[in-house]
This record gives sequence, structure tokens and C-alpha cells, in this order.
Amino acid sequence: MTTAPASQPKSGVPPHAALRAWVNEMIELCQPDHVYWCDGSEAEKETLTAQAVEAGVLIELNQEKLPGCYLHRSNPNDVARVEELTFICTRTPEAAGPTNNWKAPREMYEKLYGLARGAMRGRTMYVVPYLMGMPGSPLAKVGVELTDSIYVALSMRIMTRMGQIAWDTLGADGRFTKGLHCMLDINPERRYIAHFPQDNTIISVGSNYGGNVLLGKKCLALRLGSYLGRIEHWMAEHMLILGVESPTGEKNYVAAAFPSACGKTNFAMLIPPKHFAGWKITTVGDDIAWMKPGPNGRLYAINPEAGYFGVVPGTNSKSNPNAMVLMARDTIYTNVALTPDGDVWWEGKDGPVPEQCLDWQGRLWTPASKEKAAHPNSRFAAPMANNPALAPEANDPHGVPISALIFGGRRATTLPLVFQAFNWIHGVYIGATMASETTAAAAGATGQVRRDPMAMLPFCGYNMGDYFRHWLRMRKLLKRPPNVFCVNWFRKGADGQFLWPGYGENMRVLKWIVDRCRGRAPAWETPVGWMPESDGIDTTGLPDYPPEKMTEALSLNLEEWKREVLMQDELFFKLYSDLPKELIFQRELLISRL
Ligand code: GTP
Ligand code: SPV
Ligand code: MN
Repeated sequence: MTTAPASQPKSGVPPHAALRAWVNEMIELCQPDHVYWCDGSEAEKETLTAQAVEAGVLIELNQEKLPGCYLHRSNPNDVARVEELTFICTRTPEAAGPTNNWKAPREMYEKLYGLARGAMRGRTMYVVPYLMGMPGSPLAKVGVELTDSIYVALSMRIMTRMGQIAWDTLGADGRFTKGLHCMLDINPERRYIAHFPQDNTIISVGSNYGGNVLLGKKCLALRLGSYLGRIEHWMAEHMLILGVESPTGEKNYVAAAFPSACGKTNFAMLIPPKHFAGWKITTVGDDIAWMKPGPNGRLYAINPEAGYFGVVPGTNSKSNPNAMVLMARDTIYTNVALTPDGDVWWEGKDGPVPEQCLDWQGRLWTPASKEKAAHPNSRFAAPMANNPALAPEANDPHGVPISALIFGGRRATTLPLVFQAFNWIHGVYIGATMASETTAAAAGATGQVRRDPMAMLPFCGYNMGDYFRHWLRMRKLLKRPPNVFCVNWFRKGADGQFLWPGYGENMRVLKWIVDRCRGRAPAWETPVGWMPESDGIDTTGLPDYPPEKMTEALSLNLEEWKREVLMQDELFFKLYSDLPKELIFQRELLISRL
């Protein structure tokens, strides 16, 4: 596309001197042949989509079955977030802390500008303005991503409020996050996801995958967001937000932190089982929560995103019917399989396994093939407006008041189905010491238990010890803090099967949580926290679910718990000099109770 040079952006771009200067500087550096300023319009979407199809970046899917849907295949060396190539570049290593990779800002700028120099020759630079949060929200933040990926430009349009709306919010002198993204040659040797919190800047090179390159999401909304949140007294968390409406019309909101690929999107969109007629779950957000104390002393949350970038495998009309509707139109799929009739397929989809298809790398696949047809971290990017369960409050700039915060992980043993923290400080301890088996959402081995505090290990933009301190301090700003809970949908019995059916049935656990928040449900005091009584979780109508199974799902094995406390040492050692003493005392109290 031949477009105006950068010095003459489209009308509608504010006369923002710092913005113009930075864009010009980056053009000078990257030397694109063309510069295209995105406005977020429908017409622009059509033009860019057609160009992406022509370039082979997107494959048009069967438009009768899947209107507005396209498939993207990433480079096989580029299929997930890369934690070992993700850097927090603060002035001192202490500010980034022992759980982050650190490089001095000067050194990193020099390296990345070196890689970006001339990197867009023969290419187009897309200037992508976006808003995280909704117009009018005190939490909303503007970002501008300069990218040479049309896939990123089109995905940002789905995932954020992209275009004119962001320019309007920015105005002539607003603050914005600078983001530079160069694909380079998609080579892991030249791949860096670098954050400069003190400059409100992100530079990402050498990747074209999800969380590495959709800079509003993990980079701005979590890493830079958490950094800003500490300074500005709010919280940026890796949490879904959902609304629970009872048959009598009572409404409660909860936010839940589960690590990547551990069930946030599914939980946020769940459809209650038949027995819960009249109950309704609505989605405010599926991945990220920005939370701030409201004037009434409660914690209010917004979802800064406008779309979902969800895990595809395992999604079907039983596990997540709302997601099936959501991704039936206007969706960009990444790394799923393609059937001969232009439909998409993945392991765990409804209906028969196709006799043949093209796998995520475009190779012929049949049921006899040894490898999976869809990549385990294949994803959909779909606008939240398509979610049948979308909460109207998802667009409310004031957000929703949170009654419960839930931490959860993927743990085959030890962690019971649900328990409640004794109080806020104990809840912070539970979140800080949570662990989960690693998943395909990040490059590296899967299935290994690692500590993942508050599901933020890969996303906290500063020292984790200071982050815990920030959590503890937030209590002082809240008159009515949310109650804190821990759940584990993934505990297994001796037969290796999950002890809890999960998905929509999680409503049963959620009801206990909401009832606890409203002072309605009784609980046992146990060494680890408050737990439901034996009939506390309603299992009416749950097929093949003998009471013994619930007993096992809720059981506490004190030997396992002692090991668990010892395993926490790894994190405590790592963070020792930064750890708030409250957490050390909580650990002592737990040991004494055990
Ligand atoms: P990210 O987008 O990476 O942050 O993941 P997420 O936390 O949103 O996870 P998601 O809801 O996409 O679920 C990830 C995987 O866990 C999928 O394969 C689901 O099928 C599976 N899963 C989700 N909920 C449950 C559950 O309640 N029980 C079981 N057994 N599996 C679940
Ligand atoms: C996650 O890994 O937590 C995701 C996917 O939500 S990504 O956007 O790639 O970070
Ligand atoms: Mn996530």
C-alpha cells in the first residue's frame, strides 16, 4: 500500500509533538518503505484483511460457516510466549527483582536499536493507536504500537479499542506507552521482548506470536501496568472477571487468577448446569483485571481488553459453548488445523475427527498421524462483543465491585477443590505461594510444578517482593476488601482421572464462594483455611459423582502439605531479602497449624 509519509499522518491524529517526534525517529531507524496510520474503521479492516490474504499471512476460511474468520500460521519456531527472552530493563537489577530477567536499559536499547536498524526496508510500518480500558475510565491508558506485522495490526483491532478512539483519548499532550515491534526474520536467536518501565516503553523483536507482540496485552496491561499500579495505588492482575447473578437477581462479581492455560477463559464464560436454573454467569474479562479502590472502599475492576486471545484445543460445545459461538465469526485463528472445506479443526472439537486435513504447519494430517493437528497453544482472537455471555458492565468505565478474589492452579495433588483464606494477609500468602504445572502457553517443558505467585510470575514488571508488599498495602486502602479463595479444578485421584468434572460444573464451587462472601454458607476451620462442610458443595444432578469423590477432592493430606511448605522454600530463598515479613509469619503460622 502506498500511503502518506509519516510526517503527514491522517487527519484525526492529534498534533501531539512527542508522538510525532517518536514516530519519526522510529521511521528513521527502521526505514520502512511505507507508513500506514491505523484509524480502526471497518473500511480499513477490509482493506488490511484483503492485503493479508493476498500476502498469505491470513487464509480465508469458509465464509458461510465462519463469516469474517481467517487462519494464521505462525513460524513453527514461534508458537508461545518466551519467558527466557523477556526482559525488565530497570535502572537497577534490584528494581526488576530476582524473578525477572534484567538488562541495563542502555545496553538493551543499543542492542535492540541495532537489530531494528533498517529492519522495515521493503515493508510497511503500521502505526497502531490503542486504548486499554474504556474511554472515560480513570484507569484507561493509551498505547501506540509501531509494527511491521499486518497480523498484529489486525489482531490489535480485535484485542483492544484500536484507532481513532485512542487518538481522541490521547489528545495533544496525553501520556502514552511507546511500543516498537519488528518481526525481523522470526529467529529465536534475535528474539527479545523488552520492557523499559521507567520510560513507559516496550520493544519486541524477532517474534510474531500473541503475548510477545500484541503489546497491549501482557507487555502493557500487565508488566508496565503492574509497575504503574504500584506507584499509582491500583493493581494490574492476570485475572478474569465474571458476574454471578442469582435467580433472585442478586449480583456479585469475582476475579480469579489462574496461570496461563489453567482455565480463566473457560471459567469466565461458564454456563451453569441445569440444576442451577435461573443462575447466570456473565463475562467482564477473561485474562486481565485492572483494579482500583472505589470511593465506597470496595475494590473495583475493569477489563482493559476488548477481545479474547483464547486457547483453542479442548474447546467444544460441552466444555465452553459460549466460546464456540464467540469464535464462529470475526475471528483470527492461529495454528489450528484446516479442513478441506475451509473449516477449522482441533483436538477436542465436537463432531467426527476429519479423515484428513492440514495441520497447523500446513502439512497433510490424518487420524493416523502421530503429531497433533492443532498446536497445543493454538489460539483464537475474537471480539468480546461476540460473547453471548458478555456482561454489559464490560464497557462500564467505573468497573465492577469485586466480592471475591480466587487463586487457582493446575495441581494433580495436595491442593483441595476449594478453601477460603482466613483474612487478607493470609490470602496474599496463599496467592504468593501458589504453584501450577507449566503449560504450552509458554515455550519450554510442560507439566512441571513451579511457583507462580498470583499467576504473575511471567508478568510482574518489577521486584516480586515489592509486588507482595503492594498487595499487603492495598488492604489499607480498602474498607471492604474482597474475600480470598483458592481453587484447584485439576486434582487427580489414584486412577489418574480428575476428581472434579470442572467447566460448567465449577458453578457449584462458585456458588459456595459467593455464599461465603454474603455470609450464608457454613465452613470448617482447617489448618489451611475455611473449607466447605461435606455437603457444602451442591452436587445435585451431577452424574456419576459419589460423595466419596467429593470427600477426596476436598481432602487434606497433611504429609503432602508439609512437603508443599518445604517446596515453597525455593521461592522464599530466591526472594528472601525482598520478602515482606508478613509472609514469613504466615508461613510460620501454617506450619504450627499443620
Ligand atoms: P490463557 O489464555 O493462557 O491465560 O489461559 P486460560 O487461563 O484462559 O485457560 P483456558 O480457559 O483457555 O483453559 C486452558 C485449558 O484448560 C483448556 O484446554 C481447557 O480445556 C482446560 N480447562 C479449563 N477449565 C477446566 C476445568 O474446569 N477442568 C479441566 N479439567 N480442564 C479445564
Ligand atoms: C497467556 O499465556 O497467559 C495468554 C496468552 O493469555 S498470551 O497472550 O500469549 O500471553
Ligand atoms: Mn493469560
